[in-house]
Amino acid sequence: MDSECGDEFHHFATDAIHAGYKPSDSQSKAVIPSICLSTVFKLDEPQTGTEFVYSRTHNPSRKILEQALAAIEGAKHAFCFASGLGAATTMTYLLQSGDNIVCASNIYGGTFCLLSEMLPRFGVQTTFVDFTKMESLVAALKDKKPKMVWFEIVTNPTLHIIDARAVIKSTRDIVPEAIIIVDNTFLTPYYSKPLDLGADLVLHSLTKYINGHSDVVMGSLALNDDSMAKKFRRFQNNLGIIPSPFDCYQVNRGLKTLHIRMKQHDKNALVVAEFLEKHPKIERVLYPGLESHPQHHLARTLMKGYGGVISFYVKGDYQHTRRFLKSLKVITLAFSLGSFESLAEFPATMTHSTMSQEERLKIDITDNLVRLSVGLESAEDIIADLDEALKTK
Ligand code: P1T
Repeated sequence: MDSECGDEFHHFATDAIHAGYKPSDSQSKAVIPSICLSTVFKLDEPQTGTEFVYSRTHNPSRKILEQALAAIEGAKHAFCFASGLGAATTMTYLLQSGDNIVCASNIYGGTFCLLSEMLPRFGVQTTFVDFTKMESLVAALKDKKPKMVWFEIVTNPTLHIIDARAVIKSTRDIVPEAIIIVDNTFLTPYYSKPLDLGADLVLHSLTKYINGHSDVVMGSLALNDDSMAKKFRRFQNNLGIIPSPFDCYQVNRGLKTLHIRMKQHDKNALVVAEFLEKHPKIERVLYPGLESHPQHHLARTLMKGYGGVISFYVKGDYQHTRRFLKSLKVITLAFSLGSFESLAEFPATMTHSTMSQEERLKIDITDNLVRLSVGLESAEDIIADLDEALKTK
């Protein structure tokens, strides 16, 4: 591969562990990279042009992480930002007033809010379409001629599967110049590499699986296009939505075990999903790894694994669901997902509360929908906790 830094070792685990840093390149030969806290770097001449001049522009700790991320994504370039939404915001600076975005209606609530509330004031409009209905997507592409097409392969929170190959093909046929963005937060590059499917940009909330320890908020973009990459390096400098060197160190440390964690998340999630599916107090379980998931076969052809997030509908109303959530003991009621500890959240009043009730109901976010990020505890204990809490509802 003609790559600046991606795919160094051709095996995910080796890239995750070694890409981005070689002990022999450090003056001390430290096996673990040190954190570079300096905000400024000595210049030989009174001008810019060297790699490191000022830490907002670039920083050695950020460079190590960005190279590791590019390698595990199989990308030529990766860039880090202060949050997943910070990465998304930065991406929108590729647009101009009058441009259109076509985005999947089934999407993380914060992305929905950014596109529907924040961007229109700059003259950028977003049309939200059900990407599982190809005829609706094709009609929107023809009508809006979007500059960007934006979706998650596994959607947050109802775990629909978007047929990335079909979406990318239709977009290339109808609007070849459109920038195709895949938010790959739920799957991580361990289970899916959207650039290989033909996407232009991969977005991650590194806050989730890639860091994996609920102690950093950060986002990234990965891409192959050199001229777009130059723009993102300038955007990091000129918009200033950058992460701290300490946070970069933490995420780099987290991603060393991503492959091991993802396998275990996937394993635990399947056992928990099978338990919930048989439970008399559960109406319906959504997990792409279950045979009962309407798009299970599509998921099998698109992804190498299903991830650790399960959504389910509790039998009953809001009060039943609230009592259930408040009774959990091993599982914590909290936002976010993708960490070693199990987290449960209530999309209607938490992650997707900025949507109107009408918008939520259109994508099946009802008052009995629970999203569970299955952690790395013993699956037996997670199941026992769910079973006990379901008794109290
Ligand atoms: O939280 P932040 O790092 O800014 O990432 C935003 C984001 C982007 N994309 C997806 C698919 C996400 O799930 C998120 C953040 N999601 C949550 C906080 C959540 O609980 O779903």
